Amino acid sequence: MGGTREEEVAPIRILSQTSNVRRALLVVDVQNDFCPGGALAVPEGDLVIEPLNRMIEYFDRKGLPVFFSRDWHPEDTEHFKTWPAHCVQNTQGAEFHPDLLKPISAKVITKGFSKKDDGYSPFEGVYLKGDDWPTPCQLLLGQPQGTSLYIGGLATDYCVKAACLDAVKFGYSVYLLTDACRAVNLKPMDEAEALEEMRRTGVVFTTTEEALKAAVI
Ligand code: VGL
Repeated sequence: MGGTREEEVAPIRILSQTSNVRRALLVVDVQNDFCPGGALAVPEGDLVIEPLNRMIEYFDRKGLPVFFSRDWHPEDTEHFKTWPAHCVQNTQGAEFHPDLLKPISAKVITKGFSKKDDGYSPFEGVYLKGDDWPTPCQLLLGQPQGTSLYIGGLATDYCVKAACLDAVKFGYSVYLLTDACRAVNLKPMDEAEALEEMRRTGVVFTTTEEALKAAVI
């Protein structure tokens, strides 16, 4: 009897595996220093948290991979010639915002941690696990072909843009969560120009609401 059940179930399993697009979520730099009150505050930076939490909760519940990137700079990095000091290693400003959901399964990608490293793109980052040799984040993120990578966070015109452009370059299908990112806008057109560059490169714009609605089907 058991054998018969196996035979009946097997084709369904194969079908769902082949038709399933892999999905992953990348939350970029939702750290205290990029939120209001922080050293390099992005206007309305904290407003990305609520929509991102909905995505994080969904991905975690479904057992889908969630990645958090973080800026993690040494005090004397050359990056601070361009920007005010921010996200210094082991400081409160470098912590993820306290309201951000942090599932245990989420993997943290650390970037910008050497003196010469700007670390805009999470794809230049590494996965630090105990004393293990750091894993390049590309390996951590897995096979790009056939994977839809949803991206949101801070800031649209720097790290989010760098993440999206690199993700397209590596072959992911990239979905920018437009309601879940905010720009620094040093110049007023920076956000619009960043969005245009992403769109031209092949990034698809969506919202958390759209993404979650589509995901249910
Ligand atoms: C960022 C400016 C400087 C970012 C990082 O996370 O977008 N922006 N460093």
